Amino acid sequence: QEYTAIKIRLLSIPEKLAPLISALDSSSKIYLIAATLRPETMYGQTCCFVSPSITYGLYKLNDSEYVICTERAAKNMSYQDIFPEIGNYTSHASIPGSALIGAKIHAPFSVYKEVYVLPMETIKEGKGTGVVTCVPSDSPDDYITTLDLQKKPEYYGIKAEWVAHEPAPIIETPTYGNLTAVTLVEQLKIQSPKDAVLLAKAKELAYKEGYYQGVMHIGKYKGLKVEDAKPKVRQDLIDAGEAFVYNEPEGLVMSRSG
Ligand code: ZZB
Repeated sequence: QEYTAIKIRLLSIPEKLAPLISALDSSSKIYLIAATLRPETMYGQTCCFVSPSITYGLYKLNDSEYVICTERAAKNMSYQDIFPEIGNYTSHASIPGSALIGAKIHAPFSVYKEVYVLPMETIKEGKGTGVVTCVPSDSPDDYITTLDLQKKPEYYGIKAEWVAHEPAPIIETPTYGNLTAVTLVEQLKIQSPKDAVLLAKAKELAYKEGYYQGVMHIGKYKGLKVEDAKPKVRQDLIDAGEAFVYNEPEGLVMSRSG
């Protein structure tokens, strides 16, 4: 699986995080790395999700930058010429997802200039980087998780203002309008982030409609088909230094045995 790894910079350091990273030079930039298959939707990021039950690592990207992701993803990155030294994925800190919640962050290309790190309990540790950037306009999982967080902020230990951004229209589609995920969650009557079967169905429908029928509604490629805009937005993110290519090797192993 070839992902686009989005560099989401921490603009504030939550209280619980500070002591864990005290060894770093204070001028270092720290990024959460979110793996996405939909770089063309980055305009619609409203927050970034981490799992409260995953422990992340902190890895050196270069002399001034560090990244946060799962150890598994860091190991893969270390063999993809992303880190300074091949095969070296020494972690500089052990960071429980819960210590990241509430950090103010910069989500590249988003229409929202200030967004926050929030919890998502359904993140899988063995996929991507364990960090998921939230695009509620086009990802049903992100939309239903956002609704859930908005319903019970106290339960999740978050401030309501961290989860206040509305889904922004990014892609126009003939079947679901310009808020594909919102329409699908309503049509399929999805009630909770735990409705896994319905969410998988919604995700598949959203992927297909977005990719084959979608037209960009915003940004430099407004009016272009998603199919054509996707690689261009991706390249723009990479050229801006806000993303890099990250490959997940598991698929290779499976296709070799199959
Ligand atoms: C932004 C985005 C915008 C995403 C969208 C999807 C959509 P897949 O298809 O199953 O391979 N993701 C990445 N890592 C994880 C994880 N560890 N646990 C749970 N979810 C994860 O899934 C790839 C997508 O799932 C990624 O692309 C990421 O969310 C999320 F409009 O990034 B995506 C219809 C989907 N739309």
